[in-house]
Amino acid sequence: MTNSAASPARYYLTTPIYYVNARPHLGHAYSTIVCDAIARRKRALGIDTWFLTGTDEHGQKIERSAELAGRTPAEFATAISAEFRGLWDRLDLSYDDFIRTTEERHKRGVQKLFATLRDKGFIYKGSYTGQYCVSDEAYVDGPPGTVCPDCGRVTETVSEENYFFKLSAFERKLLEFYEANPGFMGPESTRREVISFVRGGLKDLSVSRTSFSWGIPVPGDEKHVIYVWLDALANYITALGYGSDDPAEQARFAKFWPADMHLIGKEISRFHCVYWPAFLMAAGIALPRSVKANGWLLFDQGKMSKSRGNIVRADTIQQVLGADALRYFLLREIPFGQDGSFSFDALVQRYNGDLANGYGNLVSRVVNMVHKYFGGVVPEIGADTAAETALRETAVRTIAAFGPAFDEMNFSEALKGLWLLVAETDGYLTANAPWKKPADRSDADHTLLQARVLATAAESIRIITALVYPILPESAAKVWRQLGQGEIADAAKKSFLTDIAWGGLKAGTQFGEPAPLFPRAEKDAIERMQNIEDQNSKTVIEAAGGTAEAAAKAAAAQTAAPVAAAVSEKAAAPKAPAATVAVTAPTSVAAVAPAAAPAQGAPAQPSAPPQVAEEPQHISIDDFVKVDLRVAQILVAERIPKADKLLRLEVDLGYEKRQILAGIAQFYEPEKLVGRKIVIVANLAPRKMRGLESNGMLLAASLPDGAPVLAGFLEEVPLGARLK
Ligand code: ME8
Repeated sequence: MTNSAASPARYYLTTPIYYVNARPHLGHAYSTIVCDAIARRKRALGIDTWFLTGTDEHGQKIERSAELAGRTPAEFATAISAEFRGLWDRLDLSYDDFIRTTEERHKRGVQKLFATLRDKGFIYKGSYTGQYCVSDEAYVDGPPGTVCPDCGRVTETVSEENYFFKLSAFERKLLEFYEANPGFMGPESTRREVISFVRGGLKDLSVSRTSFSWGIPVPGDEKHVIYVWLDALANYITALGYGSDDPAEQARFAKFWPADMHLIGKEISRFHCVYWPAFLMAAGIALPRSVKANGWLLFDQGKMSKSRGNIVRADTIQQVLGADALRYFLLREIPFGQDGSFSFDALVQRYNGDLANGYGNLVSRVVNMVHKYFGGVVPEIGADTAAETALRETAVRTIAAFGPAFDEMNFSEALKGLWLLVAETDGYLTANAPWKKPADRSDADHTLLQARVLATAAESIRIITALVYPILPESAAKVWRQLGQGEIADAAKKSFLTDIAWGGLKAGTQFGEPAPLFPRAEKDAIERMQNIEDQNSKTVIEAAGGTAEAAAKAAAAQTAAPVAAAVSEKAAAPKAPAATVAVTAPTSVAAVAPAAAPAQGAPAQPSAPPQVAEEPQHISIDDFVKVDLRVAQILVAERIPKADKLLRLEVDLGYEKRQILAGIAQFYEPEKLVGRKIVIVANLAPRKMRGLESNGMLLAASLPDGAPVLAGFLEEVPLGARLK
């Protein structure tokens, strides 16, 4: 079975539908913004586009969150779903439909899908006793007490009569499908992971539950509710009209299905690349053309998530720097598919460097000079000199490179290339200095130069603005007006990106009024954003009644909007007491973090408060399992020039190789380390030092004089084995 060739005339893309157990944070915004940028570009290319997003509202996790908040699941889901939708509207995200899985149209479609699978003989009744992770709504192999391999929480034992889906029948078919459609899953790491999961063998999947009721009933056997992932995945077809009797909806389904792309976070690739295609194959429905996984946005050393409490909200950034600043940062800073760290420092640096001082300043210089020297009317450009030819050639190359890079989801590369044109235009302007008339140049010659230079620079800005429109829609709209081009949204409706070419800015065009684009962020911008976030965490504590327990309960319930207007998830991790004393045991197992200071320009890592030492600090097993300790082997060890404490290591984890920088250069000869098996903290957020990225940390005992002794094993251990 292959998925049919992409049709250029229409494009259907989807975000994951988000759980309504807590308010949206930057991680959710990231996936939705990526889809929005793609949807805007497709539409501006004249492609009939359908962009779907929504909320995932059923299941045990939502039922429990609602209960803790003292609300019915329906009330709770409605309130949080409105939070998501409200945020997407404030960010002006151009979704065409927002589906809620509690809607009737969805319920009807899910029941039809379930009935179809059962009628075709792919669903049978059995009983399941095993482990279930409520947080991920996923079945997990292993004995009671097993830890969920995805989120690290301890699973619960469920023993129920269930309906099962014959997933095992699809092992070979899926592998054949992946082989025939190499572009189906991306990035490569996701593809490899999914294929190895399927090769490992597929067991039949329980697709109903009886121990709670917050879900869509199994048609004809209402004590069962349909497994929340079967329910959720079906949103991609029910939102289009699958299961509807309405001819208009049926026509929409026929037009837009199969989806061109499901954009997801990498942690849910198994559901999208294994279960979903298997359900569709079984039901005889065409398969989506691609599933693309974004990496994780990390904050404070870990994946930004509501359960960790390390979140930042998109509203905060929008209020201080604007939505375009956030969009630019996310797409420019993080190569799509990789994990990327968020920090306010890095955000402000990008904003000031690329937007305020870069593009914004360029536009303001040129628009103001056209007003000053030509009354706001674009002058005749005159004959090119070598400088104009060079700039034009760069622009032509940029146009040719931007589209393919963007369409391959290399947003960061596309923007990097575009900003070279920003810089070259800026340099061209400075080199030709139309504001300065040398004494030996006649007035007439000077006016000719001003006309040539300003019309050329303005044309370059027009090209830059058109290309960047899907990423900076609000700012591009402002610039478009200033360039006298009217409303960019109208231009997009007329497919203006299909024929964007040098020479479109006509002499005689009346410019609009200059208007500020990206006012420089002053020193207090970071503080202001942090204050807004802190204010939000305080509100949780107040809303919860002022006590730590109440705050923790509110945070655990992640009640956000339904309970109080301004509650955030940040209080999930109550802060450590303020007065603390640090004590280091004479000999302890320590993680060997790189000793060098972060490289210049690298985001500062917030320093952890000193730990309380009077009483032993107990952590739960849940906390411990968050640390992913793995066996690795050192393949390469070498000194780093001018860094006398650091060694650069390449280590093999069996399932991947990575680079780690370790502050052990004064204690270990690099040559002696090669081949040695060590223990690493594998899920530490990447850090950049001396221009190199470190992905993990070695474990070592710390001797009284501070010398590290690397942890190792007496018996043979396979690479990648987890320590637990
Ligand atoms: O998984 N970095 O919902 P969810 C990057 N309801 N992306 C992130 C992120 C982060 N730190 N945190 C969240 C579910 N996301 C299911 C999906 S689909 C049929 C059902 C984004 O609320 C990313 O896209 O946990 C991730 O997959 C999604 O939000 C998970 O949202």
